[in-house]
Amino acid sequence: NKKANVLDAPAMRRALTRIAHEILERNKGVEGLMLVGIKTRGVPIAQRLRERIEDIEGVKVPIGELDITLYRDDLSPAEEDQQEPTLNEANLKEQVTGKKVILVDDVLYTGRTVRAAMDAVMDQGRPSQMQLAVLVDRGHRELPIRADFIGKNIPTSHNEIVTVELEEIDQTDSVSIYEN
Ligand code: 3GP
Ligand code: 5GP
Ligand code: MG
Repeated sequence: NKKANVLDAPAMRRALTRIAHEILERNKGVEGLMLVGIKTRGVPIAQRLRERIEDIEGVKVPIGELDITLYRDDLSPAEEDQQEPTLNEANLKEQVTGKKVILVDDVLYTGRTVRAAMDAVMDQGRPSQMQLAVLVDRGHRELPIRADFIGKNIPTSHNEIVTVELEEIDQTDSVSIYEN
């Protein structure tokens, strides 16, 4: 059941516009940038950042996507704790070597998905840097990972769920908190 609306469509639009400016400021422009969205909802977020960056700088930065899914070894117990996110599919047409790769996801939680995404990118080559942009940081990291660009920090408890809806997938733009 729903507890609170955190972002509506205009607030989400402003947050992503701000992140686009922060990415350009931090990297002194678009030179060498590449956006990589983590499926599912990291992908349209990366596409929106790319459009914002094009609006600001007039340049289309290369974009790619990774499908990271929870993988359970069938020999191990079916506990969620035993599951580790792993690469399911990579669609990185552009060479990553020498690029400043910006990983993009909707929600950052334990950090395990991002860790798997970093591995997947490094398997393809040697980026000069990796950075992380997320729409929501809900806390509870289990690894030494932090985001460089954050739409909204949402302190949550473990039994809360942050629901991210995007126009491209869900026909609406919103972020809200649910209690399990
Ligand atoms: P996404 O693929 O669009 O990112 O993790 C699979 C999907 O389940 C995610 O969609 C995410 O939005 C949704 N989800 C909602 N709550 C949780 C949660 O607490 N953990 C994980 N791993 N996914 C969640
Ligand atoms: P992590 O690997 O950091 O624990 O979780 C990150 C991934 O799990 C993200 O891709 C995100 O989609 C999903 N996730 C984790 N917690 C939540 C949550 O509360 N809400 C949503 N929407 N996704 C979550
Ligand atoms: Mg996600």
